[in-house]
Amino acid sequence: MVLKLLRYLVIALVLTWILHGEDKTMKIVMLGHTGVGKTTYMASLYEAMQQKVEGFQLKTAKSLDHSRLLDLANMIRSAKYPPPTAHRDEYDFKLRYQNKDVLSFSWADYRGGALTEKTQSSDQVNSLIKDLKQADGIMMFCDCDALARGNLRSIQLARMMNFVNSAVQDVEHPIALSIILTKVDLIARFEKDLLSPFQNLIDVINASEWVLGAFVPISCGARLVNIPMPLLFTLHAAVILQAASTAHLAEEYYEEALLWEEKSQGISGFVRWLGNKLNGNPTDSQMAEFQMQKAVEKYQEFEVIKEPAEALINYVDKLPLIHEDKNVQSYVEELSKIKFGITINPSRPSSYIHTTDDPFDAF
Ligand SMILES: Nc1nc2c(ncn2[C@@H]2O[C@H](COP(=O)(O)OP(=O)(O)OP(=O)(O)O)[C@@H](O)[C@H]2O)c(=O)[nH]1
Ligand SMILES: [Mg+2]
Repeated sequence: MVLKLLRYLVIALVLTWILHGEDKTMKIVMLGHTGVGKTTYMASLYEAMQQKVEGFQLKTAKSLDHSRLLDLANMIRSAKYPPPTAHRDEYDFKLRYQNKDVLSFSWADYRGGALTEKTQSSDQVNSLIKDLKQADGIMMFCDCDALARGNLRSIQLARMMNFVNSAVQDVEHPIALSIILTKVDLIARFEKDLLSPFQNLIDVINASEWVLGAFVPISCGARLVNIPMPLLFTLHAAVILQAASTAHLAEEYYEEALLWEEKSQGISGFVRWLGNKLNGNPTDSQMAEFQMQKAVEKYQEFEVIKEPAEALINYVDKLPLIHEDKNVQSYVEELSKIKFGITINPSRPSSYIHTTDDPFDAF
């Protein structure tokens, strides 16, 4: 985990150089078979995160999407489930922390049908493959109940994992991959058999230097369980990356400001000042001031993102993160512990937690 995080920091420097301050929108792709609970999840999460969850909130970029998701969430609460997603829907969101925007991201909701399409030439399949290759985060949805009852045709699961495997195998940028086990309210317990179909994917994640994976059990049934976890896990890599690259940019602007200041000194500085004045160019001191201003702006941005980055590291640490030292039994044990909800900072007085063992009862 720590090594992978360090790698993020290194890549952040490279990205900084490439992007140089450009505002990059992160891309999340959500996939899973028809009826697994993707749309239900997105709507339930959106509604839950209108309130602060450990300081984090979610907003849509478009007000039309806001009302659409809240209407869906309303329907779900009155047991009217959403119709199957008819096509690929994409929403633009902003993650906020303590009332400040920290990250923009787009989130594509694929209709489950795209995974079972026979022809590789289907537009849906092609755009899914393209989206997966460019994704910064992948949310893979698996129906726990169907898995436990052996109902999920293994060929379907294998096909979905093939898509994910080939997408993450050769990536050279950080990707957070959440394996979301939906409808945990319908299963009595986690067993080894339930997780064995994921062994191949676990191996791929462990072999990759860039992919961070975790199992996330959720329920959008009568009681919401662990609802913010899949999204926050998926976004954490990007937030850490952004914090690191903002800090690096601030430092770079500061160094440049010092260089301009140095150039402005002495006799050669005076000669340069004269030349610039005659040519109508900004003077070295003005350049220094300009770079210093940019450094201060970046530093202020860093101040905004630093705290959520730290909060997210704490948060995702509670999940069964995929690691080469763990075996299927370890994941079963970890999943069993959080089946009814993850407890976060129960002692913190400002926390929204009302019960001792399940913070998400608040929703
Ligand atoms: N018990 C239970 N049922 C759930 C849960 N989440 C979703 N469901 C059920 O699963 C059904 C399908 O949910 P959707 O969200 O439409 O599934 P989807 O993955 O978006 O399906 P497509 O759009 O066809 O790809 C819903 O009608 C709900 O009955 C859950 O956490 N618990
Ligand atoms: Mg859907």
